[in-house]
Amino acid sequence: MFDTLTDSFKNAINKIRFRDDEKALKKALSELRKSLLKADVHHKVVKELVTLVEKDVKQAGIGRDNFLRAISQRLHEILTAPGNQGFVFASKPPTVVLMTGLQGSGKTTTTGKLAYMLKEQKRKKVLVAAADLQRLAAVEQLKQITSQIGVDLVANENATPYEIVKEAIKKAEDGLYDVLLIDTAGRLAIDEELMDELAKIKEIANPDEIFYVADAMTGIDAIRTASTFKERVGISGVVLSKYDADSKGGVALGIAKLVGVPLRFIGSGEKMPDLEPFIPDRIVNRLMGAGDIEGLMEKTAAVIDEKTAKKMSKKIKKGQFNFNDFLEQMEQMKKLGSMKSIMSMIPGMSSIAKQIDDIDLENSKEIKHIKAMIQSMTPKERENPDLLNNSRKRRIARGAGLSQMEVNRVLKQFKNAAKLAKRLSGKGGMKQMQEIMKQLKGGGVPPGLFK
Ligand SMILES: Nc1nc2c(ncn2[C@@H]2O[C@H](COP(=O)(O)OP(=O)(O)OP(=O)(O)O)[C@@H](O)[C@H]2O)c(=O)[nH]1
Ligand SMILES: [Mg+2]
Repeated sequence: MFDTLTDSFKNAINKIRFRDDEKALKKALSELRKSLLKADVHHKVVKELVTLVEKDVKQAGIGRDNFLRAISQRLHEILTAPGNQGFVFASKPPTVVLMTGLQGSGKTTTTGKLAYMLKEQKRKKVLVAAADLQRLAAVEQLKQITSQIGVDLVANENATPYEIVKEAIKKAEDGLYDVLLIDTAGRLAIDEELMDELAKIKEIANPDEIFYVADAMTGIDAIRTASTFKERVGISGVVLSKYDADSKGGVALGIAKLVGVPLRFIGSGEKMPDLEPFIPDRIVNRLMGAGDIEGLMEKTAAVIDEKTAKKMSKKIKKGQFNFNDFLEQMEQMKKLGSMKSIMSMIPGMSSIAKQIDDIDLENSKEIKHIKAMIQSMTPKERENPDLLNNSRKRRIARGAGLSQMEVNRVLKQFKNAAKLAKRLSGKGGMKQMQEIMKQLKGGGVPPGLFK
């Protein structure tokens, strides 16, 4: 997700050796400046970062470790603005969040993603209010999203936004909801009438947070519009949507510093799990190519419960992993979001993550074939893949609309995967991973990562 930015830092750091002279530092800093500007980082932020890093390194002594440390520390400062990080719950529920922004910026999608994250990862009771009564299909869109993720909605096409908000607040309080998310209509800061409407909604809702959803593809403009909204209604956080569509990504580094409000979340795709909290500590690690173990743990712990995981690993060790387990695992994986973003959270994997094509767990041809095959199996066959002799395979091929060769190929892949999983789950398989995690727990970036 942060490929371009990570490369910028990596290239600069690689210009410096263990010990070095001023000439090398100059080269490294100029490389850093050039590549950050190219990645669309605001020039003021680039200037500040480069100046401070230069000062720090000269003071501490020119060398690779000091250079790395200076970048991480200063970057951390630049990414931190006064205010909350991630999602913060009010001391007294419901936590009320008002979603604002320009037309088409991603407010409604982000509302759904936040609701999904709070429900699935934090196990919270979430209510959504459809207070966009400007765009015709807005209420219908939110109905679809909330029913897809199983979250309650307050909506009424014939009411005013104020009535909706009042009703939602009452329902959230009476129904003991943990969080109320209010989706509003898109508007321009120069549209006096609609901005007044927003101010009035704010007065009625008395929200704990006002999020401004900015489209990452608008680049530096996102910073300007966020600042205008901050002046007009006051915002407590920015969400950068469509970050996946912005190959440069530099705008994320400028928001905290230039808007003066923390960047809270990043939208990384169109699907509901595609939302990542923007926590400076973790982001700095990711930007330095060191992954985000904490974030990864949070994601997986929420989706994969410990009991099932243990049961599954026992089965894998015994070589009993069957087709039902496979389907169950696939369903769980889908909740984790895109494979690319998961990969980029694993230390040392970010450069590999960008080389692979993302795997679409719902639509890939391969997975559709496997699913069709499993659906053509009897319950006994699903439990015990060894039962599949030639006549059974022929029947399954017919049922799934595949050739027998294709069925054989998939079965072989499945067997190999089960074997590999068994081997990895044995002694030594995870050792290397644990070593890396130990280093990371010690804090900071393991210097070896950039060799
Ligand atoms: N690729 C990608 N697309 C996104 C993301 N967030 C939103 N979108 C898409 O952007 C389009 C607009 O999103 P909406 O959530 O409807 O935007 P909105 O701000 O509610 O729009 P209005 O209510 O009309 O003002 C939709 O097609 C979304 O699927 C994201 O993080 N990545
Ligand atoms: Mg909308």
